[in-house]
Amino acid sequence: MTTLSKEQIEGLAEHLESAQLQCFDVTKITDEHPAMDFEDAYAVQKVIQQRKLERGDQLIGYKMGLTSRAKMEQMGVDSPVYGFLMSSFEVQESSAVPVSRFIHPRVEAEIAFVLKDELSGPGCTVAKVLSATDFVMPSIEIIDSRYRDFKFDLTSVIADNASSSAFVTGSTVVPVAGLDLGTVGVVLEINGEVVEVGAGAAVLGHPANSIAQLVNMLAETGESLPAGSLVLSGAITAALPVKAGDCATVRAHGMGSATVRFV
Ligand code: 0L1
Ligand code: MG
Repeated sequence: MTTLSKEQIEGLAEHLESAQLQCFDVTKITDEHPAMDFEDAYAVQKVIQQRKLERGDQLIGYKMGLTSRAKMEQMGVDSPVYGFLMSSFEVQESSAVPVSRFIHPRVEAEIAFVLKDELSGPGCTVAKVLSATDFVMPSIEIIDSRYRDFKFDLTSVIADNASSSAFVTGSTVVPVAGLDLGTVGVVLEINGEVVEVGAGAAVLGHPANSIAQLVNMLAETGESLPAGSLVLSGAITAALPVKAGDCATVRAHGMGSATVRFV
């Protein structure tokens, strides 16, 4: 049940999207709206998405966030969150992205899924996700909370599109058949130095489980994942801050790599 009026939801969406577009930080919105709930927060997120669609941007998929046990425990929650991805968030592999586009960017190593079939819930499973997947790619998510010093609660971060900002995918597309995405090893390098290592199972036991949970969460509002959707399944490593001059690379065993430079 939402607690905020339509006007309040639209006002908060404008507030958070302005912070994103003009690169300024804000305090968490629950300071002013302590009673707001997850439904209000996803309603704010949806209005941000609609504002972007109205300006001609395209919805290309979703991202899952807070998908590791460690991050969920840190936030005191037992379920992940999702955000949407627009085509304007995509950064070409091996290209340079200006840090002036962000407030305080951090990079995470992830596995991206691209679907060949629609997925709808409830009742979506790992097997259904794997059979609907066209291919997977290593990816780098660049998160950029609009909240000062990344200080927020779960409700505030959902409204802020789960800190979505930009992402890069590798240029090699790999079919899932023959890959064990739970045990696949992933390395995050910054400036050629290995700074984080992990395995796919860091993401809710298996990255495809994260996609299944997304589909089941979307079903609660009558939405599904159309064929062609791109989904970032969640961080395999910790999120690390980056600055101008840094180069981040994610390598995933048998899947190639994704690289981005910050200028
Ligand atoms: O992609 C993520 O796991 C981040 C979700 C939002 C929380 C954060 O900004 O750290
Ligand atoms: Mg992420």
